[in-house]
Amino acid sequence: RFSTAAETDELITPPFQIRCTQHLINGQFVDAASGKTFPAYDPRTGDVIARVAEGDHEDIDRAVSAARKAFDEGPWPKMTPYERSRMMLRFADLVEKHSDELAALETWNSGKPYEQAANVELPMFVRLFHYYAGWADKIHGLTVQADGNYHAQTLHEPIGVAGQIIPWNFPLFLFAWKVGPALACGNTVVVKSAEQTPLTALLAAELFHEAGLPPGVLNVVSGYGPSAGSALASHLDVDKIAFTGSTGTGKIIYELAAKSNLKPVTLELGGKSPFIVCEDADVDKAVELAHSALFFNQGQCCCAGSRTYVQERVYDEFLEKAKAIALKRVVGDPFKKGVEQGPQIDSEQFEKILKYIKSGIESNATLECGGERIGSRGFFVQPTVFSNVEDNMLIAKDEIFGPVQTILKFKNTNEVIKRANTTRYGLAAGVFTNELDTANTLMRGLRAGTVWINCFNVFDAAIPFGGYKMSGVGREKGIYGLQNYLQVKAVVTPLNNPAW
Ligand code: TXE
Repeated sequence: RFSTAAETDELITPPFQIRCTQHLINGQFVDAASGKTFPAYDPRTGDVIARVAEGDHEDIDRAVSAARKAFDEGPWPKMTPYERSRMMLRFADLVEKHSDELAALETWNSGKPYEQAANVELPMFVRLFHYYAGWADKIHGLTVQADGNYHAQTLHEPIGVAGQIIPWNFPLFLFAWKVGPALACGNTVVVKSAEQTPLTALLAAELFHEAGLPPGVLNVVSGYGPSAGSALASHLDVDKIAFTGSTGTGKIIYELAAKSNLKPVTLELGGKSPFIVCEDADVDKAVELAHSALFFNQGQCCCAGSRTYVQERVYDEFLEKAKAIALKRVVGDPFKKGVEQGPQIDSEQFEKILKYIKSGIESNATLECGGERIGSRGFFVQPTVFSNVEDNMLIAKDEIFGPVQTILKFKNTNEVIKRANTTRYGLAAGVFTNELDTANTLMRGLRAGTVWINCFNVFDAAIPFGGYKMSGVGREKGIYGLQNYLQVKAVVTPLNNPAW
């Protein structure tokens, strides 16, 4: 029997209302040029909670020209870096002040547990802006020792207008990953939020203007991918595009960028990350972390540890404990205290997950628990565990993006490295062992942008994140995240007095 929220009947009811539904262009809330709106839903019920301006190429045009003007004419790129930094810090303070409201809106529109949004994601959002505000006045080039009688130096300049396309699994958090470094470097920005979760980006952008951000520096357009998103990716006046989402859409964006003006592209895409538990590991800790590595955020994480490889000697013990902990997971209304898992984002994702569960059963993996929807309203899925999974099954190859743990058995380190790397993805990996040599061998052998050893899902603002292979292009966060938003200009002058 699954734990349900009925056991934790206390409802968290922070103050919230939906006040921003129009596009935010040039510092003003405006309707879509077409006058169209689209629905935003509550995934607990599938009910419409707001109608939001639906952007298309005309709205993107308006937003890009506002961003262009704000970049070309200033004041943002021409302000002192210290002033930019202070503006970002003022914004972070306002976010802290409004964090209940932002977290509530995030939960209402995305279904993630309120306690997760309020206690984990909002503080990380603020931390990210603090981190990048700290960089704003520390960005500088080099003096270069050149052959011959020349003085050479590099200037690190903002790239211009940045287009940023954000998905629905971490609407605020990924807004911070993209907007933080872009603004710290002096760029102006047009954000296209995900059609499933348009609300918090608008509220955050409103708070940025309350903090004093000049008009046109940060614009937010809501709307669908093939219309608003592709208009942004192919816009000739956009100097850089950053995207987080599916690998399929990432390919489209790469192509649109290449076919328009060859704007540089950063992509953070899908994954099928291995979580490797060696026989010498602390099994209880590994079970707990493997569980959260997969089930966190309803399994809707690009880096979810979605292939749990367990060494044969500890496989049975691990499996029994993994099943027990999945059965205890508290699923229910994400506004209720103690709830660990809310609904999936929408009917499309919900159906996709149920289809993969069916495919797992049909391919003869063992369904240890779960496998069905919960209730008849909203998009709740039982925490599901499959054992006896083989590498060639669809559930071990494709990104399910839901609460479905797949457990596979392995014999030795070299074998598991080879199997873990047999994927088109390479976003992250988890390694559980107390042997330093084993950890080092796995860490070096795994082809992934992040390897967490005896931990998982550690998202520090300073640690870079991104994918190998078809999990992406480039890195976000940390010092690496700044490079996406800077141009390097080499400046050379002759030295007339070579003695000096
Ligand atoms: O993603 P899309 P979807 C994976 C996950 C999920 C699958 C599909 O496996 O099940 O992708 O989800 C915008 N031009 N991830 O369909 O399409 C869209 O409006 C420009 C992994 O939601 O990639 C939204 O803002 N933009 C992931 C954003 O792209 C376009 C997070 C993401 O949507 C576009 C989400 C187009 N032609 C899903 N089409 C991660 N890496 O964390 C769509 N968009």
